[in-house]
Amino acid sequence: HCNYPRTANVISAPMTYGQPYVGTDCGPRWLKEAGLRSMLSNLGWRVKEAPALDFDDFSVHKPPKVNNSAKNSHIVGEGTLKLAKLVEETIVAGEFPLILGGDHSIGLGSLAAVLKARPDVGIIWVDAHADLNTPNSSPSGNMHGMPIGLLMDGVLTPDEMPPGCEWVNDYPRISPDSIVYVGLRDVDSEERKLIRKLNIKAFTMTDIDRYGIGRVMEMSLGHLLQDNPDRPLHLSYDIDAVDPVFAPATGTTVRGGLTFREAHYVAESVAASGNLASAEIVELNPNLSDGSGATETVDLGLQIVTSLMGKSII
Ligand code: Z70
Ligand code: MN
Ligand code: MN
Ligand code: MN
Repeated sequence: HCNYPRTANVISAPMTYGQPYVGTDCGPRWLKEAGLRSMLSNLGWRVKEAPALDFDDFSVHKPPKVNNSAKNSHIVGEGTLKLAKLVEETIVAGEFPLILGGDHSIGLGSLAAVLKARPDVGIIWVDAHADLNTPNSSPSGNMHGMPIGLLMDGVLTPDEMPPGCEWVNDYPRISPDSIVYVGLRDVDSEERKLIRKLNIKAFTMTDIDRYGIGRVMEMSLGHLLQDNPDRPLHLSYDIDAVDPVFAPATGTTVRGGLTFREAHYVAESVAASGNLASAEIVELNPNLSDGSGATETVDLGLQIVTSLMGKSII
């Protein structure tokens, strides 16, 4: 059964301003060159491709005065608003938004859009990191560590929204019980406090060790779908959730991540739920590894997308 649309709109979001490295903008191009379109066609999707978003084409280019607490917030804010509008249009058109990052600050735009277009959406955040920082709590000022922090209900007051991101105040918040983390292993102290205080469902690598990935995904999907089995789901997949042995080409590698099969299983189990309604894959940076590491990472990224778009082994 499939209760999701069968036209995929591939949205390229080559954002780099949420973190310090160039090369994150190459993710969408590499995934496409690795065969994304034919893979999707082979799985039975009709494929549309939106022109890549241009995050350097700004009507107003306002560099922040002294802003190390949310670096490049005008550019991230203006860029993610463009993404949010495109994702909303895609959903309204009845299409499946498949978003290719870009760094994870694009989550600000994609999440805002899915929350607006589908108020009952459940979110699965697959990541080594919680991305729950705020400008005040962030140890780095990098906005790829903040998309959930800026959108989580009860965390930020409207006047604390970083300059350029004020548009986010007109979008719905994430309710803490509407998101599940999978794969966490590098969480900052303020993020840890928030996860506990807000009682956010979080499956760390320790939980995966303890229960196995099968049980963890069962519990994750169970948590989101318990009250509404038809609830639409958004999957945000940061490639750094995967162990750097298999995905070395990303900005922030953290050892002890998902194995090759666990990385697939996460996507396969979400696809098998039949509830997946939008997805993004982020933080591939082919520059940050040697040639074979880059190819391996991009190939794995494409295989993960293949699984989540519905490939089953038999
Ligand atoms: C850290 C911060 C982060 C990705 C690193 C790291 C966040 N918590 N996210 N790499 N993808 O700076 O906020
Ligand atoms: Mn992330
Ligand atoms: Mn991460
Ligand atoms: Mn860290």
